[in-house]
Amino acid sequence: MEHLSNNTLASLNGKLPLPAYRLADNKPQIGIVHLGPGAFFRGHQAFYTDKALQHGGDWAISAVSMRSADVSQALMPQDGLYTLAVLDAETSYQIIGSIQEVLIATEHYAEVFARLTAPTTRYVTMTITEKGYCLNTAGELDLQHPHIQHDLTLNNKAVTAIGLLARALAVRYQHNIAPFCVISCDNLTDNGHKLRRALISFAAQSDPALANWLEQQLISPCTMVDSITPATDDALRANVTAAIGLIDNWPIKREAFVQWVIEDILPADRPAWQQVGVIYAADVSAFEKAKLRLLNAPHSTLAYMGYLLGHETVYDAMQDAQLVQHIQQMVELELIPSFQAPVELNPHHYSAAIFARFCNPAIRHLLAQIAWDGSQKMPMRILPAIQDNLAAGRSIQHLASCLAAWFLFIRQRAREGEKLVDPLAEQLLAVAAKCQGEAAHDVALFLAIEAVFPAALSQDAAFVTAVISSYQAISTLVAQRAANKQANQRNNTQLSGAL
Ligand code: CS2
Repeated sequence: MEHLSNNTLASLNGKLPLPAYRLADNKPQIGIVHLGPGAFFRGHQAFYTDKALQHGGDWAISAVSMRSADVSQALMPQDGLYTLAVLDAETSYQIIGSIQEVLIATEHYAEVFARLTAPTTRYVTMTITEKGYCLNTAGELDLQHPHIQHDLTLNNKAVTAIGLLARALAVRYQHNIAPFCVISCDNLTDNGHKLRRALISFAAQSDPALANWLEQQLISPCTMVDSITPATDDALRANVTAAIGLIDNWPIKREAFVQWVIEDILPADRPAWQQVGVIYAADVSAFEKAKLRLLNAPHSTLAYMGYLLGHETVYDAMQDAQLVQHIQQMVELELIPSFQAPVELNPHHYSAAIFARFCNPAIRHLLAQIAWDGSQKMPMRILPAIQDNLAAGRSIQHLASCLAAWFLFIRQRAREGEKLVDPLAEQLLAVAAKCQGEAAHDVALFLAIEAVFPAALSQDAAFVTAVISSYQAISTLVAQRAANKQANQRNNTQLSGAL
């Protein structure tokens, strides 16, 4: 069977939606560089840009992996083409053609740098996950971060997104080329402003004039991005091959819901994103808080508590009535009261729609995947709501349960000998190794991790007490569920023996 590629694309005509611009003679040129071509990017920004390209413009994407070769090896033989499967009541398939090439920064450094310094590159978007920004707990660039230290010495290839972009901007500045517009598409509070400050801070270490130029010229909008995009699996590959009659090395699947809100400060010269559903807003922060607090916070709570209770996917966890009641109370009592929703958004309806999305039986979203990078996600999706509620004298008990469950999750992964996916994994596992199962002792060890918990929080008595009581309550619940499961298994064995 043939592979999906430029050569076989036309054979799909009439079978499913195709990127017609990839069949035309005058194909769009590259105008966007994207850092971090993971599944979310390919289901979200690349999808929107694919639709925008139907309206014309030189907005093809050069995707860049900072280190991993996997996506490049999968998509380059396919000329960047791949299948997007939208899993709803019915599954629909479409071919996405916005990615023109996939480069690897470590192997193709000169090509990547040429793309970043070309005047035709007007946008750099990124999904590099929270850890990719190398920020400290104050949300500023961590100048002591070993990789930032590496990139500040100029006689080498930059290994961070911040270092790479700052160096490319320096070349553009020296050659009087306007800076590209940078767009963070990560679940970071205040993402665009933090990205901009990080780039200016990096530049200021070596060239104050460059930093000043960026201060004047660099556009970096805040954004809110949303679509549930589980990792690709072999079942998807088989379904796609059956649906399109070609082999696709790396198709992507996601739910039908997709949303992109961008701060309305982009240059007029932009892809036709608005024509295909992207929302421009004067202030993104309320949308960002609504999404981080009403989707991502319950997501992380389901991930850690659901995993401890023996569930595998979000859908499975949403069948657990006690767990669902817990996150519903978390949302109603502690999250919705913690922020001012956008005027056009009813937080109760928004949350109900999110819970319905979590119950999509077609989406197999692994709790263990959502559990990745807890040290980076808790400060974005749990701690700010806790800090707001403490300041306002509101409850934090349910929010504290997410942290306690995260601690217990780390201990369980250590006991299982399972990999802990987290940039602070070594430090977290070292703490887990010192835990004794006594709540006050164990919680104190985890809260002492300054890279995650600011002192103002870890020394707040109400906060510490709430996490300790949650740690105890979850430990008891997990033990009870395990005992009930064993009792049921014994009863079933006796029953089957009696029959
Ligand atoms: C999830 C997010 O993995 C996670 O942390 O909570 O990737 C979530 O699926 C997206 O933010 C949904 O838009």
